[in-house]
Amino acid sequence: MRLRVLLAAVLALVSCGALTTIVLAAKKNDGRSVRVVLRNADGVAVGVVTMRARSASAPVSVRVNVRGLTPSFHGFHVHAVGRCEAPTFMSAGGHLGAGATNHGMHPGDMPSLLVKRNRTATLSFTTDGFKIGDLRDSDGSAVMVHAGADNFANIPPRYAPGGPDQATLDTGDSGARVACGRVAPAR
Ligand SMILES: [Cu+2]
Ligand SMILES: [Zn+2]
Repeated sequence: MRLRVLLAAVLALVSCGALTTIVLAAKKNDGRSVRVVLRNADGVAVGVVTMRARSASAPVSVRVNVRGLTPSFHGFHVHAVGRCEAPTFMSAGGHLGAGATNHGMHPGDMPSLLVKRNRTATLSFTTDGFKIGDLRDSDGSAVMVHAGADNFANIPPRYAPGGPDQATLDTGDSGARVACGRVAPAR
């Protein structure tokens, strides 16, 4: 309510470009959207991910545009820590929310990217695995693209009678981390 009054006051005062800029900047940090630039191990931008929600508790709509990746499926997840240290990006930790469940049901697990022969991919989906606020927690988070396809820990028993091993259950075996995009903590 106080925010609404404040907003009304600010809007009432908006009569010059500078104030408009301040209001737009505030809107960007409203807790309902994030924009993430994916960079490869050389630091080259290879894509953009936007995530939006209608409210702080609503499911998140994700839109991805990438280019310059190898044609094939690529594992695509939110990782727990907002640190993208090239070239391995291991600094970003494991999958967001991993621990309570196996890979495939981690909150940060997302549909795979399908990169076409022209080395671009687009992907659009919604998830209720996480909220925008989860991405912007105290250590942030990172959106990660892997080198290979994700098996979502879906290994038929004829291959693994005792079930898949821990690495598969934790990661889905999509291999090296090839592009990373940092989500900063909320301020
Ligand atoms: Cu990953
Ligand atoms: Zn996972």
